[in-house]
Amino acid sequence: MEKAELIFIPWPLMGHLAQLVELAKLLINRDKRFSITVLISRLPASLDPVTSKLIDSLVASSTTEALQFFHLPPTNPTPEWSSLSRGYFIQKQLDSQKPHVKKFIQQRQTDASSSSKLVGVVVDMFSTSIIDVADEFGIPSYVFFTSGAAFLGLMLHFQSLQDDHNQDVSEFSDSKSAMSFPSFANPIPPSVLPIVLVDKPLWMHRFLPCARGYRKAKGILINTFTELEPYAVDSFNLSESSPEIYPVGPILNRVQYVSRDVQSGIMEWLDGQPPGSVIYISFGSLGSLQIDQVKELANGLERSGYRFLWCLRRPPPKNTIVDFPSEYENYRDVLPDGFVDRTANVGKVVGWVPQLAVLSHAAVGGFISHCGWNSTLESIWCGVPLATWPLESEQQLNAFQLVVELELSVEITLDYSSMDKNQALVRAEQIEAGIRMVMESDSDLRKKVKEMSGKSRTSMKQRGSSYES
Ligand code: BUP
Repeated sequence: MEKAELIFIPWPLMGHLAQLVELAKLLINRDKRFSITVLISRLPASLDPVTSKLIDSLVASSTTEALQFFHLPPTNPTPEWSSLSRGYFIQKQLDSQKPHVKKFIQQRQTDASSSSKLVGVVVDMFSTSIIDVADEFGIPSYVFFTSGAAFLGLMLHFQSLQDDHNQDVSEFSDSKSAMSFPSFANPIPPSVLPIVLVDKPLWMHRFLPCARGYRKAKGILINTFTELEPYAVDSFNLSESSPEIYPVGPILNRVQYVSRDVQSGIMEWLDGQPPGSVIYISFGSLGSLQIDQVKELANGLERSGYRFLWCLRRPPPKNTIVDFPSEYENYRDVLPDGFVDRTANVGKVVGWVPQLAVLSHAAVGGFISHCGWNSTLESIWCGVPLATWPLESEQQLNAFQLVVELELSVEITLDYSSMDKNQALVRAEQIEAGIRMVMESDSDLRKKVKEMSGKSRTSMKQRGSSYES
């Protein structure tokens, strides 16, 4: 049997890499003819220890011939890289590794002893610069889009305005009123338009080139399911100029890389809590709050009286360019005086957690979240309603979608990312109100989320919408 080989090119961050590897596993399990090699462009562990551990764990746990990992040779950043922010840094690194990707493809194509034929390249939504390399060899590329269909629609719409109509899309940020876009049923207020679309340099140099890549690809696999975003999915089907799209999700991060001790400490604590009683709080792999905001959140939690599991992480030092949050040595240093002791019987403050296991635990009844797309999908999968608190990139758009379009979440804030963090705080009263709303035990919201959870699971089963895609 001749094998059909695919090359996968992830974006080397937590919210992208694990999901792309899960997609690879799904494909090789579905059709024995597939073999997949994941080419890894890795950031130094000193910059991003969490993703580094994830990669080690992925490589160690892969025992099948059909799924292989290949580490692209590390690059030596030149001094000019030291002024680059996270996204630009990774982009530079990946671009500098293009010759190695080319060599890898060349070797695969000329290896007469191989029983497999290279049939395609699958690139992450940000690794689209590799499409040009695949094109040189006449190999088709597919994109794996790790956010929602509605955001993809917006990116493609903005790309078309820019390239086909020569419109400066950064003007949208000056708009005073809400605006309509094809992939959203409701008009979008300017404050929730993602900065990645309306900040001119960011759009022109990083996100517009990605969107152009989507047009070059043979198809786009989206980590969503049709039942979650019917309006957005239809908007592609209705447009003649739309690329081929395949909603294939939810594809979740299932790799375990938290130490056994940490895992059991958290899970045993959850085992001791009544069903649906705990609010889980996390701002994602890249998110963190400044100290004043941490105190306000602590006060909101105490005022609500609810049990909580709080994933609290330290912001990167100011003026760090390639910025990742880290673990606190002592939470008491940042929490209000006496908070840890007063809440000892009802709450637990932790660092990195096994999130999917936490959200799957019966004790967890709600989730204060930054609305990263992965966390969004994981909470829907587990039937846990969200209270929205977006921080960056497209998160405020996801929050808007969850609250207004889908009515699957309550709002703590929708546009924190556009607030001035030095002056504006989300106040304890607002946080308390959000917690109360999301934790209400037999609300319509809870029923709706449970229903969507069922649909998400059905979509991945045989004859389900994502299974078929
Ligand atoms: Br924090 C945290 N444990 O403690 P995002 C995250 N995760 O397992 P987004 C943990 O990291 P981007 C923790 O389950 C998810 O699969 C979480 O989470 C896991 O993704 C993954 O940050 C990434 O919610 O990614 O925001 O979609 O920030 O890259 O856009």
